[in-house]
Amino acid sequence: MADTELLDAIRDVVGERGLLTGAADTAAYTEDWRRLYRGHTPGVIRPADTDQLARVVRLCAAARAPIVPQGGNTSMVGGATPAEDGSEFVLSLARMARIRDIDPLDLTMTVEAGVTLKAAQIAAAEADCLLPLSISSEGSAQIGGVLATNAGGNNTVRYGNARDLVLGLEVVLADGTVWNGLRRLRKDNTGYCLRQLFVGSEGTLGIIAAAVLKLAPRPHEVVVALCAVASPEAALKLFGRFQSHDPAAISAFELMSGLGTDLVLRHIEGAVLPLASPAPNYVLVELATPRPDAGLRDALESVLEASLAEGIVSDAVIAASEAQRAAIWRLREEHSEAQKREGASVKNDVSVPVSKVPEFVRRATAACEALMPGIRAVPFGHMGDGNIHFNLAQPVDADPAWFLAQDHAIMDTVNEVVRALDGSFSAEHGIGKLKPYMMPDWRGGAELATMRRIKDALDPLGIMNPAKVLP
Ligand code: 2HG
Ligand code: ZN
Repeated sequence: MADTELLDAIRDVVGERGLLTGAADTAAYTEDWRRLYRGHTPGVIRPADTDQLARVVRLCAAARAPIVPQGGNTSMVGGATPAEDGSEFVLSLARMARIRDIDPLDLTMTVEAGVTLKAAQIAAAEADCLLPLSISSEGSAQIGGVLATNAGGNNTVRYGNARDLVLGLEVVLADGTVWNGLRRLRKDNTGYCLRQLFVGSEGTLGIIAAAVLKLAPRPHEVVVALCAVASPEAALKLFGRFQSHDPAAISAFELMSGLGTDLVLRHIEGAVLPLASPAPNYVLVELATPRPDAGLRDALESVLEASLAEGIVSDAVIAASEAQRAAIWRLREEHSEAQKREGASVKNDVSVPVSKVPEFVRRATAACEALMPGIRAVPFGHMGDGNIHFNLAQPVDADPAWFLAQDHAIMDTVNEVVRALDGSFSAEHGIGKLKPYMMPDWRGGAELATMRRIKDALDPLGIMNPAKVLP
C-alpha cells in the first residue's frame, strides 16, 4: 500500500483527531525526554480504544510499516523514539485513558494504557486503596509504558516492581489480534504466563492496551524523614536499623548525594533543605501502614534517636505535615530535572545487592574520576532495593556535546564495577535504543538467543518497536 493510501486508511479508522502528520504536531513525539534522540515519523496515530488500536496495527502489519508505541514519552533510554529515517509510525496510547473498574474488595483496578500513573493513583485513593507504584515521572508516565518497561521506582523495597502488580493484560499483538487476558485472579496456573512476557518487553512484542493492577489497602499513617548521613556506608547502617525494627513498615528508602541535592536546591524553584546545614549524603525514609494507631511516628523517632546517638545519622527532620512531606519528597523527585538543567549528564541505572551499594558508589566514583578529571558523580536513588542512579554530570565548563560523545566509555567504566559486584547494567529504565549494544556482553548465549526466538515468534515481520532492546 502506498504511503498516502496507508495514511488515508489509518485516518478512516481513527478520525482526523487520531492522526497527526505535520512536523509541528509530531515534534513532541519524536524527541525523547533526555534529548538524546530526535527522530521523524510519517504520523502519530492516536487510537481512542482497543478496537481502533487493533485495526491500525492490522493496517500497519499489512503494509509492513513499523510502529513505535509511546505513552508519556518519559523513557530514559530512548525506548519510545522513532528512527531518524522517518519510516516508523508513533502509536500514542494517550487517548485510551479510561479507568474501567475499581474493586476495593478484590483490591484490583482495570485501567487503559493511556491513563497516567498519577491519575491511576488518585482514582485508587478515592476508592480508599493504594496503587503502590511511585516514580518521579508519574505525572506524565502512562500505565501502558509503565508496564511495558516494568517500571520500579520508590516503593519497590516494599511492593516490588510494576511486574509484581499485574494480574491481567489486554494486548494487541503484532498482527492486530486482540488477546484479552484481563483476568483478576490471584491464582491462575494455566500454561505459560503470557502477561509477564509483555511486561518489560518495551513494546517489541505487542502493545499493552489495558491492565488489571493489584491494589493495596490505603495507608492510614505515613511518616517521612530526611536524614543527614556522612556516607553511603552510614546510609546502609541506617537501613539495617529500620529493617531490624520493622521491615514491613518501610515503603521507601532513598539515597541522595550532597551534590545531587545541591543541584535541586540551585535549579528548582521553591526547593528548600529542611536541615540546619548541608550534608555529604541524605536518606529519605518513608514508613507507612494501613493499621490505624500503629504509632509509626514514635517508632521513627526512636530509630532516629538511637541512630543519632550511635553517630550513624548527624541530623534528621521528620515531616510534621502533608506539605512538609511533599517538600522532602520534592528534593528527591526533582533530581533528574535539576541535573538536566545543570548540563549534559550520562546516566547509569544500575543495581547491585543492597549490601554492596556503598562499595559500588565508592569504586564507581573513583573509576570515573580517574577516567575524566572534573567529572561529577551524582549517585542517588532506590537504596532500599539496591538500584542506584549513578549519574555523571559533565565537568563544569566542558562542552556538553564533547561530554556526551564519551558516554560509552563512561558507562563501560561504571559497568565494570557493577559486574564485579554481581549487579545489573539496567535496573529499572530498560534497554530502549541506548543499551542494546550491551546485551550480547551481559545477556549473551542462551538468554539472548531465547529472547530472539520469542521476538521472531511474536513479531515475525519485525514491525514492533524495531531496534529497541535486542541488538
Ligand atoms: C528516578 O528515580 C528516575 O528519579 C530517574 O528513575 C533517574 O534521572 C535518573 O537517572
Ligand atoms: Zn529511579
